[in-house]
Order: sequence, then structure tokens, then C-alpha cells
Amino acid sequence: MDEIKRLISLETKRQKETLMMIPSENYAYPEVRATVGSVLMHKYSEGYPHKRYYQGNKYIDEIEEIAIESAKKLFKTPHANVQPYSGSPANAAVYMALLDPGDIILGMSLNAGGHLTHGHPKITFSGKYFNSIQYGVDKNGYIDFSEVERLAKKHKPKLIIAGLTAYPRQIDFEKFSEISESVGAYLMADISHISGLVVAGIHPDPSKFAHVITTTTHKILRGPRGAIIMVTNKGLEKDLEMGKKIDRAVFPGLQGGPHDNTTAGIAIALRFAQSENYKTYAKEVVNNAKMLSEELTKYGFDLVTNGTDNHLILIDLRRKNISGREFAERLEEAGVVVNYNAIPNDPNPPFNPSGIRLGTPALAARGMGEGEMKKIAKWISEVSERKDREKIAMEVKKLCEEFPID
Ligand code: DSN
Repeated sequence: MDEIKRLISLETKRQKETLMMIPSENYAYPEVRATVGSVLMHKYSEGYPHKRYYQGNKYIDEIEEIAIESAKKLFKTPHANVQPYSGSPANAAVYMALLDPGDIILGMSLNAGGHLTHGHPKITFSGKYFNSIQYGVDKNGYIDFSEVERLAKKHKPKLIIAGLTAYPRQIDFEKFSEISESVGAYLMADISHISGLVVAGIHPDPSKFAHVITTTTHKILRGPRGAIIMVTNKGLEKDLEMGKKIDRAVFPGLQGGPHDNTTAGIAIALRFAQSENYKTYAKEVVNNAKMLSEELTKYGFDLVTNGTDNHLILIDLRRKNISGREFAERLEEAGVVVNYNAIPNDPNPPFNPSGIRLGTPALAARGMGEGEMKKIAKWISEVSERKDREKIAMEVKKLCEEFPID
């Protein structure tokens, strides 16, 4: 007990004194953290509001209904399920609801910026139980729609996936929709990384184009670790039963009792996301990423697609003669926490790829702006020049103290 307490206190200090720049990470709101640690975690409530398999769910029903209604309002969809434990189970539930084992799916490959659950071959459920075809990006790093179209026409997938974990540009959901319509495929938009930008109106909205939308809730949304699946009007037009199928796939198909403490945290984060303050925050996330990418370019870094439209930046380190892994480790010593990442068509293996991925959601959550991005770019450059990392870590700590986080 004391040992765990001690480690939590050290982790708290680490998070306060270093720059959280992994683009999928963020600081949850203090209200969300308090809710996740509340008595709600004591409850079992298998089923859905007013259709539970356990007694004592009067208040849990209300909480889940608030979360569902907020999700529907925010993402402009007629159906939402807030129970998936996280992003991968959410995507698994969509596949379970809409596909049969062996069906063809078409998703973006991992090293082009997709996700493991988008059909990564052999080692994932999505690549093992489905016949997965993968599209990539063109030589400039942009989604190659001519390839998406060609593969769709050739393989006639039942599901096309539009989503990202390391793609620094906007996703053209309309174009994906045209292609999926032309072959009669379902279109799933996995907006886990960008849902905060979508609700703030600064990224194209998939609700008119996709049949189903998935998102995690702990990234730019600053909620608890969890996920939501939404069925759009277009989805219900294609299959009136789609919402029911999704619900059945989540429970009892894949999961048991929902994490009611998480559901309540999601409800809180979605309420915050409806505010004007949240829009300002999301804009700052993107402004910071743009400023950081301009500064990094000035310092001679090669960025995939030469910049960013969203919250993340992917640096191609090949000309810097340092591997992604080594650079990420050195940056960590300097208090700049990023992750090593494959770049499109990476010649090196996933454990030692040629890139690093960095993002600005947590920096903007601390209130940092363009001036701070200039400092951070300079530190990243200094680390690449093998300057004194301990000294940089002290400067980072000082900056973090100027922008405290609860
Ligand atoms: N693991 C998340 C990320 O880092 O992008 C996606 O699931």
C-alpha cells in the first residue's frame, strides 16, 4: 500500500515536471478523476438503462442516460453506446455487430498512420478473424485515395475504416463515403484521436458520411479511459437495426458489466466539451501543433507531410542519423516525453522505427501557447545536437512550474 502510494506520488511529480507530448495522452479534468474514483465503481449494472440484470441501478440508469444524450447531441447522431471499455473493444464491437468472421475489411496500415484494430495483419483480432486489406499514403504522406478506391473496387470490402493514430492531416470523410457507397460497404470513422477537434468544429465532421463512429474519451476530450460508439442517421438508413446490433455486440457480445464510474466521467467530459471554453482549448491544440511544426522545420527536422492540420506531428529522423527509439529516450531524459513511431513505408522495424510522434493536447491543457512551442522546438533541436539533457530538463521543469496542472 505504502509502496503504491509512493509510486503514485512519484508519477504525479513526473507528470507535473515534464512535457506530456504523446498525442494520445492528456490530463483528465480533476472532476473526471474524482468521479472515476467514486463509489460508482462498486456497482454492477449489466444491461442498459431500465433493462438491467441487477437491482439497485436507479441512479446509474440516469447517469448512463445523461452520457448517452450528451454523446448524441455533441456528435449529432441518433444512437450512442457509452459502455465500451476503450477504443479497441469499441472497434471490436462494431466488427462483431456488422461483420462475420472472414469478411473483407479495408483500413489504413499501421505504419501509414492507422491503428492495430484497423486490420493490422496476423497479430490482431482485426487481421486474424477478418480478411484484411490495407491502404497506405502517397509519397507525400497523404492518404492515397486512388489506392483506397482501387482496393475497394477490387476487393469489395464489407467495411471501410477511416481513422488515424499517426496521420497529421485532416481526414476527408466525404471522399471515403463516396468510395464506400460505390462498393456498398459500411464506413466506420474512428475519430479517437480527433473527436475533440470534430466537436469544436475544427476538423471535418463524419456524422453525415460514416455509418458508424467510434471514439475514445480520454484524448483531446480529456475524459476517463473509455469509448463511445455512435450510429449515424446514415447508418440507420442502411440498417434500421444497426443501433441494436451495436448494443448487443457490446453487451453481452464482448463485455460484462459497464464501468459506471467511467460512464459518469464520460458524461462530465462531454458536458465540458459543449462549452465555448472547450472550443478555445481545441483551437489552441491545433495552433500549438502548427507553430511547433513550423519551428521544428526551421531547426531542420523533416516532418511527414511537411506539417500538420491537427494535434500531432510525425518527425522522420532518417536525415538526422538517429533512430526514433534513441531520440525518444534522450528526449525523455530532457523532460520531453514523446513516443517512437513508424513513418510511412518505414524501412526499420516497429521496435526501432525511424520516427517520433508528438502532440500538443496536454500542453494546451496546461495553458501553453505559441511562445512555449518555440521554446520546446529549441529544446528538441538541442537534444538532437546532443546538448546537456540535464540542463534542458531543468529548463523544462521551470516552464512546467509556470503552467501548473492539477
Ligand atoms: N494507443 C493509442 C495511441 O497512442 O495512438 C491509440 O490507441
